[in-house]
Amino acid sequence: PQTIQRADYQPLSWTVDTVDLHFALDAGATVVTNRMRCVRNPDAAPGPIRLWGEAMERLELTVDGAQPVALRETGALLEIDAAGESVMVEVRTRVDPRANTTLSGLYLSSGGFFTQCEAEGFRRITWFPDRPDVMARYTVTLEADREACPVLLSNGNLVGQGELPNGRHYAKWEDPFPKPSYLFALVAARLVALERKVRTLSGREVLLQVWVEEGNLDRCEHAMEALVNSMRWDEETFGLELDLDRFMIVAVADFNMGAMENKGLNIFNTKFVLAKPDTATDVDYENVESVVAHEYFHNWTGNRVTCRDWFQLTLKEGLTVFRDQQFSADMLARAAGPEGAASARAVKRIDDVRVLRAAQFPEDGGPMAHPIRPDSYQEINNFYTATVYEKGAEVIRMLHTLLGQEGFRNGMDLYFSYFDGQAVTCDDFVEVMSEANNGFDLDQFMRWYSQAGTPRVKASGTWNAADGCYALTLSQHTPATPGQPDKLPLVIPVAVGLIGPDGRDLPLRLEGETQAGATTRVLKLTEEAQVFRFIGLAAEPVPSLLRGFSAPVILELDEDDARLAFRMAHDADPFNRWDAAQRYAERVVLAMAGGASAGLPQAFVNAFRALLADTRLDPAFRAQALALPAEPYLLERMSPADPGALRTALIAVMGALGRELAGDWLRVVDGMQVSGPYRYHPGDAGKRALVNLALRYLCAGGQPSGLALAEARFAAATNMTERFGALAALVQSSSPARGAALLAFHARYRNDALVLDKWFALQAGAWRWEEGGEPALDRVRVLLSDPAFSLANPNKVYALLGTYFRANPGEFHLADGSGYAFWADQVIALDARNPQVAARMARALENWRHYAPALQARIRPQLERVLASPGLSPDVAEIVGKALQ
Ligand code: B3K
Ligand code: ZN
Repeated sequence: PQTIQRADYQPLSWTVDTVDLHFALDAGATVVTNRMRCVRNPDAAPGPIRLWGEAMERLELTVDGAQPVALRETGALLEIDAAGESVMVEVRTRVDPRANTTLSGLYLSSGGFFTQCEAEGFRRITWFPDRPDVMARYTVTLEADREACPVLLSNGNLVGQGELPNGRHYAKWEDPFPKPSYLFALVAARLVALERKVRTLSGREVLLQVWVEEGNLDRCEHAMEALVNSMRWDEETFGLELDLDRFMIVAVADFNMGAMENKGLNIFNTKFVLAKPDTATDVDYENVESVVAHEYFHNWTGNRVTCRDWFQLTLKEGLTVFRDQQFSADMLARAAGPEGAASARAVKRIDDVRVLRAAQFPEDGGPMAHPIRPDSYQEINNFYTATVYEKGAEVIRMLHTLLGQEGFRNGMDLYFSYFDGQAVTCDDFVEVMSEANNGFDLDQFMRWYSQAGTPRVKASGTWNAADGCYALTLSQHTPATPGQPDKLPLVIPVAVGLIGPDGRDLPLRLEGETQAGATTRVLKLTEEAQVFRFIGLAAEPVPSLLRGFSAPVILELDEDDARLAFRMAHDADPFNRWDAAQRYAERVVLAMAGGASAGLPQAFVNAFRALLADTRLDPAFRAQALALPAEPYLLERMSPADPGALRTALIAVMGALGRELAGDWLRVVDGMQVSGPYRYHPGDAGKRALVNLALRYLCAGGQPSGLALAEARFAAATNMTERFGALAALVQSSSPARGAALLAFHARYRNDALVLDKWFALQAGAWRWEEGGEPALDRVRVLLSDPAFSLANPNKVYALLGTYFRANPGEFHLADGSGYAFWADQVIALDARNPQVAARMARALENWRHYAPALQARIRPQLERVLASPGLSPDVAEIVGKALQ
C-alpha cells in the first residue's frame, strides 16, 4: 500500500472556481454531469490538470467542448494537459448507488439517495481535484422520480424547482460560499421536516429544518432545540453567526459515523437526531445535543476556514470538539443553576476524560500511535481517531488555559479575519493565537502537534517543616512510539492545589512571591524536570495535581491508600476527587487481577461508602465517582494485559461492593425519585444515573432483594433511561429473570431499529456471572442471524460486533482463540462491503502485543489470515499491517 507523507504537500497546478453539477438520479444508474471551470493556480508550479475518480464509468470528458489533447490515466488519477489561464472541463459519469455498499459517495438508504464525501467520497461521484484546498462555488441540479423522492436537497439555497415528464421533478440549489468537495452533499428521498424560524444576532430570519422519515417526526424536537441553542451559543461565545438563510439536518439510518457537516445540509446518523422519552436514554439526549452542536460549529471551524490537506484534520476536529465540549458544559451548568453549575461542569469534564483514557490512551500506546497532526497515512479514513479528535481538543484546551478565555477569543477573531474562505494549516492557527496575544511564545507548544504518545508526568514532594516549604518536583517523559524513538519536553500546564490537614485548600505562595494568592495555580512544566517551591505553609500539605485534567498526560504520583481516601473525601477540585476514587479503584482491581489480594480492603469500601452517602454531592457526580474505571483503560494499565483475570477481578469487586454496600444502594434507589413526566434535565438525569448504578451494583451483588428490585424497576419504568438501566443491571448479573426481560424488551421495541441496537449491544457486552453461563460469543453468533441484524447497517455492526470486540474484552479474549477466529471472519466479510466499518472493527486487536504470550500466539495467525485475505482494502491492510510490523 502507498504511504502519503505530510512533507510532500504541493499545491495543485490547476484548481476549480465554479462547479455546475447535474444529477439524473436513478437507483442503478445515475448520470452525473459536471461542468467545472478549472483555473491555473498562480502559486503552483506549472503542470497538468489533475482529477481523481473511482468506482464510476466515464461516459464523456471534454475540455472547452473538445476532446482533450493529452490525457493520461493512472489508477484513480487523470492528468490532462491544458493551456491558458482557465478552461471548462465537462465530464459525464455513470454511478451505481444501489451497488455502493461502502456508504461513501452516492448511496441508497431505504430507497432514498444520500451522499457522504469526507474524506474522499466526492471522487466516487465525479472526476475532480478532490482535495480540501480546492474551494469552489457549486450549483447543483437534482432530477428524480417525484413519487420515490419528493424531497430534493443540496447545499445552500433553493433557487428553482419544477416538474419534468415521466413523473420526474427537479430542484436547483446554489451555495454562495466556496467550499471544498468534501462538504458537498445531496439528499433525494421521501422525508418530512420539523421546521423552525429564528432570528440571528444581526436580525436575519433563517429557516431551520430537521428532515426525517414520516414516522419519526415526534422525535425531532430535541435536535431542533439543540440546534437553536448551538446557534445562540456561537453568537454569544465567539460572535459567530449562521451565514445561510436555511440550515438543514437530515437523518439517515445507514451511515458510517456520527454525522457530517456538509455546508447547510448536515447529514446525521439517525442515532444522533432521533430522541423521545420512550426510546432514548439521558445519554442519548446528551449525545444528540453535542453532535448537533459539533456539526453546527463546523460551519465556521471547518467550513468557512477549512484544512489545506488531510494531515491538518485536527485543525477543524480538535477545535470543534473543544467547542462542543464547552458548549455542553455551558448548557449543563445553565440548567443546573448557580448552585449546581460547578458540579455539572465537572461531570462533563469527567465524561470527556473517561473517553480520552478509554479510547485515546490505548491508541497512543499501540501501533497506530500518531501525533494529532500525523506525518503520514495510507488511508485517511483511518485517521478520524481519538487522537485527532479528543487529544486534539485537549491541545486546544491547553491553549485556552495558557492564553485565558479572552486571549483565546482574540486569537479566534484574528483567525477568522485572516483566513475566512481559505484552506489553512495547524501552524497558521497556532501562529495567529500567538500574534493575537502579544507574540505569546508557542514554539515549544507546537511539539504537541508533532509528537505522538501520552506523556508521563512524575510528581514528588518534599516537606521541610523547619522553613514551611513544600518543594514539588515535576518531571516529564514521553515513551517512544512507532517512528518516534526520542521525544522532546512539552509545554505542560499543571493545575495544582495544596490541601491542608483539615481538608481545606491552602492559599498558594511560590518562592519569590510576596503574598499568598489563589488556591489553584497553573504551573508551566516546560523542561524535563522542574522544582516548584511553595512557602509559608504551617503543616505538610497533600498535593492535588493536574486539577480539572489540565493536560492529556498520565500523572505518576506515589500516594498511599490513606491519601487517596483523604482526597476522595476532601479534594476541592471535583475532577480530582473523582480521579482519586478512580485511582483507588484501579489499584484495588488490578491488585486482585494480579492475584496480590483476594478480598476488598475495608478502607476502600469505607471510602466508597462515604462518597455514596454524602448527600451534599450532586447525584450525577456520585454516579461518576462510584463507577469503576473503564475496562479498556484498566487493560491498558496492566502488563501484560490479562483480560480473563481482569474480568474475574471486576466481577468480584462489583459483587463485593454490591453486597457490602447493599443497604446504602437500596437507600439510594428509594431516595432518588424523580417526579413529573420525563424531561431531559441534568438534575433528573443525575438521579437516574445514580439509581441505575445502584441497580448495577445490587444485581452484581446477586442478592435476591437486589434482583427483585431491578425486575420491579424494569416493569414499572416510564422512560427509556429507567427501563434500559434496569434491564442492563439484570443482564449484567446472574438473575434468572435476564432472559425474560430481554424478551419483553424485544417485544416492545421489535420495530424500532435504534432501540434494537441497544438490545444487541447489551447482549454482546454481557459478562459471565456464573460458572457455566453462556459465553457472549455464542449469543453473538446467534444474533448475527437475527432477522433484525444486518452487516450492511453500520449501527448494527457497531452494536453487536463493535461491542463484543471492543467493550467486552473478558469474553472476546477466550483462551482457545475462538473469539479471534470469529473476529477475522467478520472483518473479512465486512471488508468486502464496507472497508471503513471493517477497519474500525479491525482495530479491536491492534494492541495485541500487550497481551499475555499465550493470547498473542492465538491472535497472530488471525491477523495474518486477515492480511493475506484476497482483495483486502487499504483501510484494513493499514491497520493489520501496522499491527503486525
Ligand atoms: N467530519 C465528519 C467525519 C467524517 C469522517 C470520514 N471518514 C464528522 C465530524 O467530525 O463532524
Ligand atoms: Zn467534526
